[in-house]
Amino acid sequence: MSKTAIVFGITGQDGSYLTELLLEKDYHVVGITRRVSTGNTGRISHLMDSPQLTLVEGDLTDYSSILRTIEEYRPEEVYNLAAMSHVGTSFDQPLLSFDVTGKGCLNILEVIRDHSPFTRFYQASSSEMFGDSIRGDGYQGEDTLFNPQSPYAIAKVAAHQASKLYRQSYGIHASCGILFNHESERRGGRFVTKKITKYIARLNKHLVLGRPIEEAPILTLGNLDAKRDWGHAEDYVKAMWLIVQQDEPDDYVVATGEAHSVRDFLETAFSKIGVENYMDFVTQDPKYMRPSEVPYLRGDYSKALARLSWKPEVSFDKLVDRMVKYDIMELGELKCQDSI
Ligand code: NAP
Ligand code: G4F
Repeated sequence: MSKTAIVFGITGQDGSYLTELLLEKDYHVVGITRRVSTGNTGRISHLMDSPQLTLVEGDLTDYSSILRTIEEYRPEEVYNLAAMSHVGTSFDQPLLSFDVTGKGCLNILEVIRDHSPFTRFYQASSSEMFGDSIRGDGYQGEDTLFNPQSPYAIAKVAAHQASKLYRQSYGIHASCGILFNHESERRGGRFVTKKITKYIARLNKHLVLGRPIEEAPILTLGNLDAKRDWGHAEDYVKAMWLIVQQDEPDDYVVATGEAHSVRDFLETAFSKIGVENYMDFVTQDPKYMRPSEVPYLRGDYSKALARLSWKPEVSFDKLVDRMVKYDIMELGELKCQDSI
């Protein structure tokens, strides 16, 4: 008998990759989608014909729709990937961020506690929860202190601690993946990596068409010195599934163990179209700076390696390469330059 999994956040980057993985494993996947005035199912359009996929309209802030869906489908597993996931936006919309990203998780936990205690639960926790906290050896691990630096991170800490509390107090199989930044061809356009690779595609087109360099588009960014531990989302959803399959629920850091600055990302991405002097095309605007920044994230994934046999497969260079190539192809029928 195939298992049933409910995926909150199925229309997002991770939701789409996780659904591919679960369908490959013969799950019945029930995806929760928000009713919006324009389409939000682009990332899962290639999966829509699967008889194993059911989409149900709902919202993480609406307890009643969560209750009805869990009661109807009696899932073996629930993955909570839904969130207002943009850190910068959370400074402008802190209350919404808390309602969705923090309290939304509690809505699911309460339904599981009262109506479906056998259901296993996965919470999408975040390295943002560490804020500016770093271990002596330069990594963040499962035991590193949380010191959140944004409304988003505060909400994620609340959801993380609630998941832990429901595990310890009510015996619910609730686990958290503390995932460091992960990107992909499907990354949302307002995150810095995708913003850069989409720009590279525009610049590449400009150069391939032989237009004057002085008329090249400019890329406007915020803080270039922050360092992130960037992996590929396809690798990270495998860790999510493995976490839920463990006999005992627990929390795991999922990362690559490498830190790169936004400048490193820029340099690597520009090099893919043969441009060395990338700062000629980049400007900074305070509107993209955050009131409080997380300066450095680098995860120690040794627990995931030891207990789940999980390790990242896609290197930093390969990640950038895949994103740049995809965006160049997306932009038009133009061929990539030879250097790509
Ligand atoms: P994403 O692409 O922004 O996807 C977020 C998903 O949440 C979308 O499906 C979105 O639906 C849904 N959503 C937002 N508000 C909702 C609501 N009120 N009710 C129901 N669904 C709602 O994010 P992602 O990169 O896939 O990340 C997945 C999860 O992992 C998020 O919780 C994120 O905070 C967390 N995380 C991400 C990273 C990372 O680097 N990607 C790292 C650590 C943790 P719409 O499509 O309708 O907007
Ligand atoms: O791409 P970002 O917006 O990702 P951020 O803030 O690290 O958050 C992502 O990763 C978290 C895990 O650590 C997730 F929990 C969260 O949901 C999300 O997926 O920004 C990365 C860095 C930041 O330091 C930011 O200040 O890039 C810097 N940055 C510089 N210019 C910019 C820009 N970020 C954005 N979004 N846009 C810019 O123009």
